[in-house]
Amino acid sequence: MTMIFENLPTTPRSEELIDKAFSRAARSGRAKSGHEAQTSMLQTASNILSDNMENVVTAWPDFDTVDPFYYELADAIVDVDELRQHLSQVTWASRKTHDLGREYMGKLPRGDTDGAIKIRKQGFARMGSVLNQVEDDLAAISEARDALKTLPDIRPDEPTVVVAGYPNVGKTAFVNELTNARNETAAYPFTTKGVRIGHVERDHIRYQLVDTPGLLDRPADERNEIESQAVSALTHLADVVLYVYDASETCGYELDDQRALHREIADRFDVPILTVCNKADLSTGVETDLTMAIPEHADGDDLGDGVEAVLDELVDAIDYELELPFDG
Ligand SMILES: Nc1nc2c(ncn2[C@@H]2O[C@H](COP(=O)(O)OP(=O)(O)OP(=O)(O)O)[C@@H](O)[C@H]2O)c(=O)[nH]1
Ligand SMILES: [Mg+2]
Repeated sequence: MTMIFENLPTTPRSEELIDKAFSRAARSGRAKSGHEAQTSMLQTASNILSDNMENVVTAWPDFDTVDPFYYELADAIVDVDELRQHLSQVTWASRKTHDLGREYMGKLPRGDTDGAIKIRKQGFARMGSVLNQVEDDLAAISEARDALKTLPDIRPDEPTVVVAGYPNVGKTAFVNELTNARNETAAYPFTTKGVRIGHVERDHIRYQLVDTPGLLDRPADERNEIESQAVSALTHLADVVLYVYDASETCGYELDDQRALHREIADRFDVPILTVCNKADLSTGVETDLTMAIPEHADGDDLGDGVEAVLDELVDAIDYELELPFDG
């Protein structure tokens, strides 16, 4: 499964569609004459308009069956109810241009070329006015498409660790260490910092590590609405949360504050939370499930349980939670 909004095609503007439809229609009429030429023009124009608008709509996933993670993300950015209304307007316009084509073809007089041209022009004018009516809808769909395409390629169907904690505690260092530096950083519309997604494989199962800078490190009442929704989306996604402490407080946050954020995340997420004290080379003075130090900072024996051991615990917690087959 790929990110569901990844392959949305560009959405044409009303004017582009009209230009395309009428110029193709002119071309198709050129080789013919009289009644036949005008019929061909009406048919070509209405088919192009109707088909292109239908394609705009069918490119979108059915929001009733979209994974809740993506639904919430999409809704935070574009307001899904409004988007659906725009899409249904375009569906209407697609049918209407189709019907207008048939209606005006039926009205074309025989043996009266000037009369036929006049009727065909009336048909074109009606189609043009339908396209004007959905100009704003097409523009809004186009904007939504551009915004949603920037969503990170997070896969709701993969077992997922959400890495949380105050800034500078070493969340990114942990994700990088495990996923070698080829991590995919994607623009994330909710923070200025971007989200980092790493993948690790254990026993042929791919696990997803989501680093969440600037999203989970502030109290809920300081988040704006969009960020809150993004956090809520993350709660759908996480199978386990890794909460990272920095007992050395070199991150710049006191342990009491770190504990308070831990409690808040525990309240918010309905999944197991594993705690780790990072920077074990500097201090381990906090009660956590595990301790670790990122190898580049640790000389010799100060590694605590180590990064790999933390991953093992996370994988066990997820496997237990999701009832994945244990090895051995
Ligand atoms: N001494 C020591 N320093 C560490 C360790 N892990 C990370 N650091 C350092 O701590 C600083 C912050 O690490 P990051 O991984 O960027 O922290 P972060 O939690 O991702 O921070 P934000 O992205 O701002 O939320 C960096 O300078 C790291 O080199 C560790 O185990 N020991
Ligand atoms: Mg970071």
